[in-house]
Amino acid sequence: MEPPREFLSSFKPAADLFKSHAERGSIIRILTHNDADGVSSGGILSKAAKRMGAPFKTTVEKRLDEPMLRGVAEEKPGLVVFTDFGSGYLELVGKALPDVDAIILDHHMPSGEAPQHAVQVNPLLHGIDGSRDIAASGVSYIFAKTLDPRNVDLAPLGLVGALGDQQDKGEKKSLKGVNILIEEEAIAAGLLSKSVDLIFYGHETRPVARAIANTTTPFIPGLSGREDSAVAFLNHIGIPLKTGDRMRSLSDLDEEEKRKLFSALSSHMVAQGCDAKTVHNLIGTVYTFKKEEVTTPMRDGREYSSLLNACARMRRPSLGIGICLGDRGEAMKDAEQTVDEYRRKIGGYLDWVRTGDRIKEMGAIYVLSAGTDIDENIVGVVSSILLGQGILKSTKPIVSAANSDDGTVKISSRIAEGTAYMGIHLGKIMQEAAGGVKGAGGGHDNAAGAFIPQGTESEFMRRVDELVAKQWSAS
Ligand SMILES: [Mn+2]
Repeated sequence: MEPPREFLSSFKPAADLFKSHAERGSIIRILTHNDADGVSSGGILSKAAKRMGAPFKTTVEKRLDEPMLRGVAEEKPGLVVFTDFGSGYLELVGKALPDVDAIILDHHMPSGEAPQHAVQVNPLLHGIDGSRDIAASGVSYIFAKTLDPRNVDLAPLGLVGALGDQQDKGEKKSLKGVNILIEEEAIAAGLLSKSVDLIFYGHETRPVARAIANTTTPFIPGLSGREDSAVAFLNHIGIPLKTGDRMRSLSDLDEEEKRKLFSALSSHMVAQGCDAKTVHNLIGTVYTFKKEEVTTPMRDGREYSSLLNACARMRRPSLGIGICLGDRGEAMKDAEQTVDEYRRKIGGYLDWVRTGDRIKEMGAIYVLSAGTDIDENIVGVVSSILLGQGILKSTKPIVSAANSDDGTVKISSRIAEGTAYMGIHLGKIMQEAAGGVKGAGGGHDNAAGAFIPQGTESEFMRRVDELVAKQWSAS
């Protein structure tokens, strides 16, 4: 693709600032967000700092707020680097860290001006779509490459965050925009190959039933997270699990078997209430990281991203950062177990939503009030899955709420692709509605969040409903 020159040259001042601190030996404090994109971004920056011999400390945070920044200020860092958040909280950063140099590498909607000591890199400042064309991991990767060309080996991680943020909105579920540039570098360096196939994790390495059960995007009711059910399903449709003694993987299936599997899965999903369109999410572009061991979750870009996501959501983010830095062995076993627990948890939440008829419909939005029944770290993921299944028969956004352990309510909002183009910007809506109840919010047009004080939830939802209706009628 044609390189976006203006955007690429915007990395230079940030890289220069980073280098000057690294040379001085000042402590580089890396702060990132608790999802797959945040963890891969944190991993990329940690690796880049390590390579320069710079002392650094990386933490994964669920939110950027004043108490968190106060804690960071007390550490007296030389340089603070924010990634996958920061642009929405420029004023706060300037206030809490008035004399500290800062770099902000983000792809969320910027709000206000960057403070005096801060350098901000954000694709949205250059007319590039931060929701679909590059994620924080991509921004962090280009930053790392600007520091040192050897960081090209981090290109796969630069794509992991984009997959985690569901930027595979191109044809056949491929990445697009600036992500293509990163993809091309990864391919040229012999780190990546692409193919179009059934999208289940580990399609060349895992037994078919396990590949189906391990996959959570798309989430297949009754099969995701349930290997025994997947085995029964394959037996029922007559696809042999083994050749001789060897378990068969998806790549061992011939075209006829793949067709049979696809059509059986389609009927199954539709019977479970999924929209016929979501069935097409079963086929797409598979990203294979060629330098990773074939039997590991890091071999497949989507599986890698869901592993990092699980580590972050299950409050084991340093495990994920370690994996990005090259930890394998025990760490990998630990991470895989975390993924198992995470998958079971999601399955339980989805059952809770479905059996309890928990989703309420307002004029312009769906509302899921989970209280303490869904972990605040996972409520957004659950919303995405509910949308992705097409069980909600409308184009309305879904807005979910779960109690946070700090006494606030965590809000997360999602809108189906296709509807996002109809003039709805959830990030702006979250910012405005949260501001109206003394909370804070922001994000992308198609996925955004907020924290609001307890007791303001119904007032907040009323405001969101009104704002969505207003944007809708204006478009
Ligand atoms: Mn992100």
